[in-house]
Amino acid sequence: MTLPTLPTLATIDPHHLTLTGSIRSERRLSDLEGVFEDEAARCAAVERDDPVVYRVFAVERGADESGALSFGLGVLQPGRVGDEYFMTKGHLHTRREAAEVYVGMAGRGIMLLEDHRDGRCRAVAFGPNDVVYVPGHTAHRTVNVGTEPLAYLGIYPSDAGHDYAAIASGNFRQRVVRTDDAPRVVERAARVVPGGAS
Ligand code: S6P
Ligand code: ZN
Repeated sequence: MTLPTLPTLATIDPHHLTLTGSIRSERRLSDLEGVFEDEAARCAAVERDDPVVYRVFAVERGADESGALSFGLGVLQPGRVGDEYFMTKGHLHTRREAAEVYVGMAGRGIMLLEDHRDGRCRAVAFGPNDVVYVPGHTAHRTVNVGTEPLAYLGIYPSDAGHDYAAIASGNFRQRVVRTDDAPRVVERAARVVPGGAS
């Protein structure tokens, strides 16, 4: 039997927004092509200083460890591209039925949830001490609608897997824009396919 190599206890530093024992990854604006509606504004910001949009501090067990859970602290910076707030790339789980629980730690966010089977969309506002249940078969994306970093812990089955390709080809139907200083959830305009149906 293989002994677990990961510690039983991990601790979130609420001031620095880090997680002990985790592996850090980050996405800059240059990693987020096709995510924001205003591609010209994204490219201009990439040219300027290509900011880090979010970091994930992950503690992941092997996908082959039956029944295991993994978790990650997501830290999404405040900011905008055009009228859209900074957001994560968004994904479906490769094992579609895998659900996830998010626990808000800091900041103000909106989670966009979209069931890939029937297209049903929900936008859930969340913040510190809120728990969001992301059911299986549901694409999820986090949006920072505040002025401070948005931090949350996501807990998911270790064999869930992350599928970004499905989102990259169609994007989420809803997006969150700033109107009159407040976040508003709007439907994405229908895409016009050259020479084809919209
Ligand atoms: C993992 C969980 C989060 C995201 C994080 C970054 O299942 O949902 O830790 O990885 O919010 O988002 P994304 O879409 O780049 O993985
Ligand atoms: Zn997930």
